[in-house]
Amino acid sequence: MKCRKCSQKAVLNMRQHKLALCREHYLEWFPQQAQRFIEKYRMFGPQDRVLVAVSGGKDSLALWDVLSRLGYQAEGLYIGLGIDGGLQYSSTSHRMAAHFADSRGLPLHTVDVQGLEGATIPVAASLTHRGRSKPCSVCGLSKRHIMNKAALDGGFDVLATGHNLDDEAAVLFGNTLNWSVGYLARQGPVLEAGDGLVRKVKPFCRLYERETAAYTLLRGIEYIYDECPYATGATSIYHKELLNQMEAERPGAKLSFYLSFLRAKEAGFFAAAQDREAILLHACSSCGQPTSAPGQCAYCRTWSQVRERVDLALTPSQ
Ligand code: Q46
Ligand code: ZN
Ligand code: ZN
Repeated sequence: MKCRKCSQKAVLNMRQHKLALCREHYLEWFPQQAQRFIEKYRMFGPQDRVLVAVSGGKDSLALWDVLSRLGYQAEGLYIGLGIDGGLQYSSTSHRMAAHFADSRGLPLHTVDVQGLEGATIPVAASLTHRGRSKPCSVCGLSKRHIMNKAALDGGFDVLATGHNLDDEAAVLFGNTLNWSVGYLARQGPVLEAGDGLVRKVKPFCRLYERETAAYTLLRGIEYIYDECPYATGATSIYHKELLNQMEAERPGAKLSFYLSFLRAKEAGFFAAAQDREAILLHACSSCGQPTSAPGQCAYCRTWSQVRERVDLALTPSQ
């Protein structure tokens, strides 16, 4: 297979785009695509300060690399979840994020959940009804809260995450199977800012996981290969496998699924749900971040419960 642009040997054949490229042209093409989507969905401009949520994995580091190469003011945010055990997932992913930042002289902000709230994510999950079997619910709500707060406190204009097309299509598939209209109304390349909420963007939302993986590899970016140990058996992975089967038979199926959804959204399919969501939101009585729950937000409620239980466990019995 030859490169479409120079006839050298191609390193990647993208059947969905009917495009094969050599190393040099692929490393040119990939950031151009990201730039195209940043402009198309009006994500941010060169004057904006962008906070990139980095997990130490390939997508978020590739995103940080691309934004820096494109000349954006991009700083990183790493959240230490305290998920260690045999794989040393958190320590390894932190090392990867820190190494990336140091080697390029880029600023990395780090928030350690245990330092902030007094317990790691697995411990917090084991102490609440939210995480008896898996800590993902506590983890997800904590990451969302911390990312939003870090972006607002740091005066950033936008928070960028490395979600790729495979992630977005899998979430869309799950939400469609359940007709979760509220989630569908919020899904998209950009989630606009609101009272107490920073603007969120996904510059890789139209790039396949295979494409970000190839970019990371060709750029020589070191990243953590292992998934979080709690990701095993997740429904989203099952949905990704189903979509991969469709993609194998019909190249471009994932992209067309996602783009058709965006067109439907633009045509107003979810407008009523979007309005309903906005009406339900009010400021949390403790932290001020928007929530639809009465009184405190889920983050504040969960962590105050965790703190109480940690204190109880530390109090010597009479
Ligand atoms: S939610 Fe669950 Fe992830 Fe948190 S505990 Fe691991 S798998 S990291 S995206
Ligand atoms: Zn070429
Ligand atoms: Zn709160």
